[in-house]
Amino acid sequence: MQLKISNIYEQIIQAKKKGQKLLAILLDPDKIVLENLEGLLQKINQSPATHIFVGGSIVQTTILEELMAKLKQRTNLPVVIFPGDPSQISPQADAILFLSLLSGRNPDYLIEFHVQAAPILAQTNLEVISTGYILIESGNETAVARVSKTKPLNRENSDLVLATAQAGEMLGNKLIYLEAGSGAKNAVPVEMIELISQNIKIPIIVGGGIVDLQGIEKAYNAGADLVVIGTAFENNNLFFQSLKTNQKITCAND
Ligand code: 1GP
Repeated sequence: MQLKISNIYEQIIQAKKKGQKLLAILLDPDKIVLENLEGLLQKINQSPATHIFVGGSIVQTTILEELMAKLKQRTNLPVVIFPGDPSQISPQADAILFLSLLSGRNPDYLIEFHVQAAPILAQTNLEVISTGYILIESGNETAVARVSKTKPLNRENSDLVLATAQAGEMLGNKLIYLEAGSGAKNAVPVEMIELISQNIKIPIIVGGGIVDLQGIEKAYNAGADLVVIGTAFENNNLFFQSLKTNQKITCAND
């Protein structure tokens, strides 16, 4: 199934209703070498990914717009900004996850950046998808915690994570993103994904520290609607090809 780009959130809802699982490749613009982009795009197009997420806790590169243009020209996948701050907004993308870092108590990530971003977004056609972003402790300090100066939630305290996700849903967020952090030592516990998915209605994104097919399938089986893969693909562009063909990932474009 090829996702139509016109209403990305509606597509996520439809996929959830049908039990089709989604997969996003996360590209950190700072780690992209434009000269190598052609090969990378081929790998993305051959992968089972249904979405491309673009962003990072801090992005310093000046190639963001060029990267976005290439992604739009050379792939058919929806390009979704996954921003660390308002400087990462690009009008060329299809949508933006409008993230509220609900696990933290830093007002910049709860409202200040949103106030800065709103007038910029109002000038674009980007689909704005409000997303409750919950950082879960994962065994090592991650860039999100360092840059946002917030503490992740204790991975043993599922009740607090659930209350945070429920509050996020009640606040009107359209998605909940359970994040262990890029390059996390330990991914979000499956029991936690199960608990949250059984107690909220909106779709759940899970990412951070998922490095193999087993991790992807475990997250899906626990109730994740969309899994994000960043580091594993960054480290090995053959990541998706290297997954055993007899254990094909079952997701929306299969
Ligand atoms: C990070 O959830 C994403 O924000 C992906 O994490 O880089 O560990 O795959 P990884």
